Amino acid sequence: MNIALSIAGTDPTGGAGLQADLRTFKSMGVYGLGIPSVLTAQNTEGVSEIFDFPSDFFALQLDILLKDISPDAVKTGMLYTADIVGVAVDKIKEFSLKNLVVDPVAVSSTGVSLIKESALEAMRNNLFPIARVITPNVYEASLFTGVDIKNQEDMKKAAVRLRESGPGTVIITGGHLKGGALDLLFDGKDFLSLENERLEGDYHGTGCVFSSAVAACLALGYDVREAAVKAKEFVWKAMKSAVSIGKGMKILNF
Ligand code: PXL
Repeated sequence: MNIALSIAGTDPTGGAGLQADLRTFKSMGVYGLGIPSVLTAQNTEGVSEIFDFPSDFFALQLDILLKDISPDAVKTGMLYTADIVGVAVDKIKEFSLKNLVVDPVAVSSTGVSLIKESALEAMRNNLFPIARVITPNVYEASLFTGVDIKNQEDMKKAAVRLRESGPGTVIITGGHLKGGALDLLFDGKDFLSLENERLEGDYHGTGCVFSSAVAACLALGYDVREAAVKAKEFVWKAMKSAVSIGKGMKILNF
């Protein structure tokens, strides 16, 4: 059985975060392991509170699990503090985890900050270099590079800068840009543009589901380009059939 691990913040709605990651793994035919990095109180209208429990316990969860099981791929989502990033980096190295997909979660769909300022540097300097793929959205790509992204040329500039921080491949998801829903992949050699028809509306968890789908594909043995294409298709279909289960944003349906 192919196994993927998500290390991410919780989202009780199941639309984003750890719960959405596990649904994605299951839906793609991959067995899901899950470690919460931080807890949130939220509903479809937004994030109310974030609770970061002691990082010792976060480390313990990783130790106990990884002494027993070796995942074929790992995805990180919301890590929130520099401490949490540090533990994740140490354990990923200690257990030689492969096929690491880093979704550098910085802000919720409703605009709440999901990362502390001090964690940004830890993520860029220590986590990006050990990632096979990083999947920032346009906002996160701007935050990490300082490039003000308005079009595809800006995306390319940001992708080159992000790649300099060490990941194998950068995929900037451009769903939040005007125009078509364009994602840009850069592997250090070539750019690949992935475009789909834009779907209007507010969707919760697109970034989480995309990065988990990439990780699931890597766990299944696809290469990064194939994984990106399959993941984009998966998210687009799930957005197309998204549902309102609460008073706020739609969640992806898959
Ligand atoms: O969609 C980004 C995201 C990631 N992780 C958690 C979240 C959210 C958005 O709300 O709650 C835990």
